[in-house]
Amino acid sequence: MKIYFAGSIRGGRSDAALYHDIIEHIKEKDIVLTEQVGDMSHSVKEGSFKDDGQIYAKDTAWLRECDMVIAECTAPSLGVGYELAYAERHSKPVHIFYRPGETSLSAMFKGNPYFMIHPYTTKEELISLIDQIRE
Ligand code: 6K6
Repeated sequence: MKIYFAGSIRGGRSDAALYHDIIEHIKEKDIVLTEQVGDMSHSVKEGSFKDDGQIYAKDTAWLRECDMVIAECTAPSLGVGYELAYAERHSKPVHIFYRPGETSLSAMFKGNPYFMIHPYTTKEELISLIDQIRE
C-alpha cells in the first residue's frame, strides 16, 4: 500500500520525532510517500512561492495517488487540515490519530463520519492501532 502520512510542519514540530518513528514503522510493510514529514533536519521556515508551489503540487499529486491517509493531529496544522479535506474530496480512506489529553480535535473532523478517528495515549498504542488499520 502507498500511505500518505500527514503531520504538522509549520503548525509546530513538537511531535516530529514521533512522526519519524511512525513513518519508519509503516515502512517495514508499506510505502510512505511523505517521508519528509518526519525529517528533523529540514527547515520549517516559509519558503519562496516557487518552493511552496512545488511542495503543494507534489503533495496533492501524492494525495491523489495514495491508497490511505494516516494523520497524526495532536499538533494542530492548517496544512494537515487542508490535506484531510482534499483526501475526502478524492475518496481516500482517512485515519486520524490524536492524544485527547493534549488537544481538542476540531468538530470539522469529529463531526464528520467520513473520517476514522482513533484517540490514543502511548506510542505503543499508536503503533498497534496503525497495524490494525493496515491488516
Ligand atoms: C520542512 C520539514 C520537512 O519538509 C519541509 C519542507 N516543507 C514541506 N515539505 C513537504 N510537505 C509539506 C511541507 N510543508 C507542509 N507540507 C505538507 O503539509 C505535509 O504533507 C504535512 O502533512 C502538512 C503540514 O502542513 P503545515 O501547515 O503544518 O506546514
